[in-house]
Amino acid sequence: MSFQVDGTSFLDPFVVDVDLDNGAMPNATNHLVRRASNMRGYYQDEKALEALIADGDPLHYEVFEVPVPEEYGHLMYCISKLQPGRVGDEFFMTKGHYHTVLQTGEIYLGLRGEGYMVMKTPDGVFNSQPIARCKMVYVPPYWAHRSVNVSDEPLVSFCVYPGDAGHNYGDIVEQGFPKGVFLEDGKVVVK
Ligand code: S6P
Ligand code: ZN
Repeated sequence: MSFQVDGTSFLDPFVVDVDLDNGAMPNATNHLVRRASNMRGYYQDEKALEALIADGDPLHYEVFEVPVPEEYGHLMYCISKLQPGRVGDEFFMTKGHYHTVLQTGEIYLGLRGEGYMVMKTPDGVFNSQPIARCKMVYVPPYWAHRSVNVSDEPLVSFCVYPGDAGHNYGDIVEQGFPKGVFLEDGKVVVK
């Protein structure tokens, strides 16, 4: 059967395997891989990032998806796996984005590792919430979001968000976030 009502496609139900321990979807058809070299311009210490790139360009994070139509009514979901590490004193993080449809939110359920979801509004209000196993972060509409790993194991989370949300990376490339997450005197500091 194939039809749409108001632009929302009919789909048959399906099931997806999720590897909670390793942080993967074994049958993912979208597997996004970001290495250190994909993160130029995001960290405060550019020299430290270049040193990391020269030293094997390590894996930074992966996103696994079995995509659904990017349409109103559908729910996109993913497993995100962010490696542990630092660029200088700044903990590994994802690029971060607004949703193109700004008035769409997102849920992140922590599965493994510990870190923060750092968030900002278009007018520069900042917020950060801890993410860890048994914690679910609600990212409301309008908030740009980026995850940061402060643990020594991968930060694995499950996310779900409206299918038509889209991703706006450009505004974060231009604006950055008001605060980052750093190791300072042996402590994790959001500053
Ligand atoms: C999508 C959702 C995640 C991120 C993923 C990678 O709305 O927030 O799938 O895309 O965690 O982060 P980023 O910042 O590179 O998109
Ligand atoms: Zn998002």
